[in-house]
Amino acid sequence: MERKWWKEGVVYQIYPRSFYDTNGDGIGDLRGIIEKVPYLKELGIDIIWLNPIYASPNDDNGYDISHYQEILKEFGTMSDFEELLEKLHEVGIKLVMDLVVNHSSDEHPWFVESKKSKASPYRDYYIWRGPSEEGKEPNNWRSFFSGSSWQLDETTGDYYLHLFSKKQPDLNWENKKLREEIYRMMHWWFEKGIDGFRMDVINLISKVEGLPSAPKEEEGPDGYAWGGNYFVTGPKVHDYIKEMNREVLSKYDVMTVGETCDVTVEEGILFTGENRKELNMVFQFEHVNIGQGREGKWTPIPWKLTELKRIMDKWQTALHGKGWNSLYLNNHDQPRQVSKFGNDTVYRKESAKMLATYLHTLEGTPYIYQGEEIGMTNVYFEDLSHYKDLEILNKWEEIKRTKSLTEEELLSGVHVNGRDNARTPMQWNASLNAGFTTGVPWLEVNPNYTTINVEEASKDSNSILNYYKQLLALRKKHLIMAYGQYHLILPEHEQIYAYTKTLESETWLVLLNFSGEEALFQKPEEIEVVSSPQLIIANYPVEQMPDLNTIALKPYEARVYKIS
Ligand code: TEU
Ligand code: CA
Repeated sequence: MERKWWKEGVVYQIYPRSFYDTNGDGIGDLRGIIEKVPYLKELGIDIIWLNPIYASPNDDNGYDISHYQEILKEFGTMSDFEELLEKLHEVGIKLVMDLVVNHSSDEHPWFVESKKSKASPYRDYYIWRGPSEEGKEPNNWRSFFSGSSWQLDETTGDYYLHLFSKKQPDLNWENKKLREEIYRMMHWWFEKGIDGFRMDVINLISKVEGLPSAPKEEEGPDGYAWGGNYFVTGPKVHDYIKEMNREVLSKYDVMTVGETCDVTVEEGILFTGENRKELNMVFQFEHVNIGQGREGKWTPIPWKLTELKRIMDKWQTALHGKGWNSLYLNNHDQPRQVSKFGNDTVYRKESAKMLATYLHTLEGTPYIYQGEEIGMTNVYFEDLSHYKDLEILNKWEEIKRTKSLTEEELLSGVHVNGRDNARTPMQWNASLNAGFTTGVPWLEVNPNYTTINVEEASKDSNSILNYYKQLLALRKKHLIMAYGQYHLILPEHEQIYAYTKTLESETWLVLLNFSGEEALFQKPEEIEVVSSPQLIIANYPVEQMPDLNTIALKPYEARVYKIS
């Protein structure tokens, strides 16, 4: 087992817009992060992943970049960035930035030039096609953000491809000159001293030749179809990433994590294999996509624990010794994990701690999304007009046309899975706007900030925050947390998720009750326990050493024992 800093470290994801505002404009900024470095250090995290901070018109909150080497003015200046990087490095925290190169903003100079004429030297930095025979979009692919993936440009009569919003034109990775521009930009950031990149939808950069339509029978009520078979982990994606590794990544001691939607575990091994010279790890989506109904995330359905076990067991087992797992249950695109996978009412504290125990005892690198460490929950705005995320707003426009969902149905889907659930401002204290801003927050603060906030959690020795600090301290002492081999037990149990972790001669037993009812753990014969097992951590007070043969686990109870 090759030890690496990015395997043993814990990553804390900061969504700058919602983290901490220091100049009262209601928008989080870099100086706000600088002020919170002591908080991050005390939490015990090792690496920060910063969502995009580059110049952008903010159509998709910074995932539409108009200049890759300038800082978004609302976030601050390049010298603020350099100060942040220095302050983080001073306290031993590394900084990983967000690389968004499947697409740029339509306000990027490259695109402004590209759309001027078919003869522009920048024309094939992007993906342009003439109208179809019927004089419509070149194919029937649906954008991730509703509607067509193509936008007509009047100047030249051609359409350009945008898998996301129309202000996010896809870059043409077939073009070597474009790839070289990207690699030059990456070198520029590495030479400034950053420690890695999270790579946005990096497995979408290679599209199938000819950009064929999906079968007509797959078109939905909106008249479009999922085109993923023609661009998810496409034909040349590994060639491009290997080239990126050769040209850039291999020259620095840096960490990379690819955001690879719909990636399979077999591809996960190809992307993260130690000797593949591609990426260190990927974000897979199978586990966060459970519980999706007829219109995906917008129509949530109940999910079963055995489904989550099957998925995570597959990834833990397949990548052991062959690659490396990222470990997350929420981020800026996902609902809050305590709401989706735990219980955000009666058992919020217990279930938040249980989920943290889960993520920090699997094999891989855990990611903490800002606010997760204090058990921040989904926000249940009473109507759709309170939401800002263009994925939600575009879907709302779509159902007004197609009537495929009522507004009430969409609202209840957004309550469960909408991205703004994760984007409400960080809750620092119980003062106005949770201490996030003295101005008007860009997105309303979750009203439960009066009881759920950092200040309250810091004073409570039994808080979720202090439990995270214990977990992170344990990780620094016990390599088994990161490297121990995972072995699932009781696979069919619908309440208890139990597994062992083994590293050399040491074995831990992890018991998690994923339900709101008591659950009886009965130790399988094959699990051998030394005469005096040691309790490592628990989220309830635990009576003195019971025999481990039978344990009645309380709702959302978590226990970790050293059993050999
Ligand atoms: O997300 C990619 C992506 O697939 C998301 O659209 C996500 O899967 C979906 O919203 C869940 O329903 C990345 C970024 O993380 C996201 O914030 C950007 O909006 C998107 O790419 C485009 O850059
Ligand atoms: Ca601000």
